[in-house]
Amino acid sequence: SSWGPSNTIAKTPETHPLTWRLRDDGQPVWLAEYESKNGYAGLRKALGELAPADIVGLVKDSGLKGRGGAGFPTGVKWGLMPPSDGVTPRYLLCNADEMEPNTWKDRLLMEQMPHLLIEGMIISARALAATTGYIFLRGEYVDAARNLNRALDEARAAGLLGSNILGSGFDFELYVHTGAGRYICGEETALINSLEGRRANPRSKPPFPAAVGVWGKPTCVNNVETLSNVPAIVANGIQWYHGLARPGSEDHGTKMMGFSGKVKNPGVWELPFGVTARELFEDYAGGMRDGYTLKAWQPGGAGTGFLLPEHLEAQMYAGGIGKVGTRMGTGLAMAVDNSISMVSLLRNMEEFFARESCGWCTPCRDGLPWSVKILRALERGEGQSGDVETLLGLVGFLGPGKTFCAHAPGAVEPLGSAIKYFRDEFDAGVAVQPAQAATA
Ligand code: L3W
Repeated sequence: SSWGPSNTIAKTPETHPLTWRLRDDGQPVWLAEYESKNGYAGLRKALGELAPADIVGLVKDSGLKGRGGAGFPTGVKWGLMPPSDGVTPRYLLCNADEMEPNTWKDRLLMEQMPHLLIEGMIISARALAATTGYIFLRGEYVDAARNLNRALDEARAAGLLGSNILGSGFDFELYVHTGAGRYICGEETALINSLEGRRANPRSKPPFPAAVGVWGKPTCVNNVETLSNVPAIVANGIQWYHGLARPGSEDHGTKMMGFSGKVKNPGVWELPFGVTARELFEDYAGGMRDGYTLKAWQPGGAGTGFLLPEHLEAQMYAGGIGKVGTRMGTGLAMAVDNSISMVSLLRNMEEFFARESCGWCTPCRDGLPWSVKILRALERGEGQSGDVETLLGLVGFLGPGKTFCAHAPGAVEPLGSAIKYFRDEFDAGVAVQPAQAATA
């Protein structure tokens, strides 16, 4: 039976800015139906009633934070774009290179609600005075590419995209650009290099893309889910948006959250901020399948730290999961059940991260394969004494601030937390040295 990603977003009873228009049959919502459900109302308001600075102000006041995994405040990022001189091209890029293991929220949003992202990008482009947009899409997402391109055709034909949008005088062109399936292309500056036709190595920051982005021009890069929040914020206003999260929540709005692994009901749901991981795990994912118990979980992708069942009480927030020091990441959690060896799991993950390293900086290029070599030996029970300490050393040497981009820090976060909570499993992979044979 299947225990992988579900292929539709499950509808939930609460009010949801991203998913309330979803069809029961899981088919895409095309233009006529989208417009019949208040679609492009946000764009009409943005073009008819609001100045670009008003839209930036709304997004700032909304408290919207980046939904790709880092949680950087969107309004702050937008505020870093230099003023437009009316001549220099400016770019809005949607980071749709979703390749985080266990994460499939952006794919479903794009497949089923392509106009929501497109509307979000047109409004955002208006706010940022961007002239051209690209949806940088993971190459394997062929259904999303097809649906987005069909929706772009519909939008162009309806005067919602192109020159003089809805008679407002605002011009914006938007294209789908498919990548070739490299995880590092989701790092925003590697994405920019890839879009330019270069090798997808991250660039050093600063300068941030707002100052020097695609072809050296001012560029804003936002995630699919982030941009998909913009239409509802503009159409319905701040007060409405702030009413979505649970009372007392430290983040505003909703988040696509999910659970995979051997849970009864793996899936992805749009949930208000303030829900606990336990609600997500038990009420939505149905808890573990019969015969399995929860051993550990990751809140949002392979690059986030492992937590224990006792941490399920924590609320899922962009700034972190409760007070336990783990980032929420993408918000699509994964259950590790009692049948899984942490050493084998980490060996598998680090093989992925080592393979996806761009190889530009030494700690990442050489450190990740080293961790794989050790983890493979521990998995075979052929580890040497000191191996676990070496792994912990790598966790330090590859951590935040030691490498060119966030790839290696993301790769060692699960490793460090797995050793912290399950050290005995790693120690057990160290071969017992045979007693030295006595020599005559
Ligand atoms: C201007 C500053 N801008 C930060 C901007 C920055 C970027 C955003 C976040 O990694 C994480 C990574 C993965 N002035 C700024 C500034 N910014 N300081 O804010 O930046 P940052 O550096 O915090 O993170 P990042 O490099 O964007 C993202 C983790 O997400 N992750 C992976 C997700 C993968 C997917 C996917 O496949 N779709 O989502 C999951 O946790 O490990 O740590 O725009 O420019 N002073």
